[in-house]
Amino acid sequence: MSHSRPSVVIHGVTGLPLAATRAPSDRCFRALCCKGPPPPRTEYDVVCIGLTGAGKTSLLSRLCSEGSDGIVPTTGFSIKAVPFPNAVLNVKELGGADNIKKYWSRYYQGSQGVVFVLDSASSDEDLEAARNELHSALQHPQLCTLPFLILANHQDKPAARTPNQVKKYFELEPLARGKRWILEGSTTDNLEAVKESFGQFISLLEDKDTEPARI
Ligand SMILES: Nc1nc2c(ncn2[C@@H]2O[C@H](COP(=O)(O)OP(=O)(O)OP(=O)(O)O)[C@@H](O)[C@H]2O)c(=O)[nH]1
Ligand SMILES: [Mg+2]
Repeated sequence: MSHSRPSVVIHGVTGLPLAATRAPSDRCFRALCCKGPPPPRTEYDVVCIGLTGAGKTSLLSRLCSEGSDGIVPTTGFSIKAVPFPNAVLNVKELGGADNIKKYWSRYYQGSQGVVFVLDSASSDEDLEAARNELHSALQHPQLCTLPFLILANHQDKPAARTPNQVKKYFELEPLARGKRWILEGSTTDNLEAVKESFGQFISLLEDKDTEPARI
């Protein structure tokens, strides 16, 4: 008479090396035991630009669940890994002060996408400066084929131009025709809407089939 061994062995609790417990596949293992590693998320390198005070650090900090106390103008640049359900954006924020923005283009190399933040409630003069910077970025050889997320921030302020007004004022339609770009309103008060805009941006980053258009 043959004796069969007990058939129930809870892999992962028995102390077996993890690799030995991954049969037949990681997915099955995770489903059974919930102890497998989470599926890897694609990482994208993104550059974030915009005039000083536009709200770049504030928005990125909120997305990283960091407090907004003590945010000061960015001197040089700062890098944050911003997590989303299906991707991680390694965002390099470049400070927007006059003495820093002249060096922006030195930090464009290797970027896979661009986030441009503007203050929708700023003076006409500052809005024009923001428009000029965005136009330069849209035409820069290292950025001109990349997806753009343009955030018309500070929407909570009464003086804010609507995203449509910004779009018209910035004359984006002719300049960005054929490109992959999104313009959305934003405010640090509405994190869900900001996440949604980044979700759309990630879809553009994932869309490798789209032939990038040059202007
Ligand atoms: N009301 C309002 N204030 C905002 C918003 N976003 C940012 N701010 C404020 O604007 C100020 C500047 O924000 P920052 O995040 O430092 O701006 P930045 O674009 O990183 O500026 P630099 O690092 O100098 O380029 C801070 O006092 C923020 O609290 C917004 O949507 N609404
Ligand atoms: Mg900053």
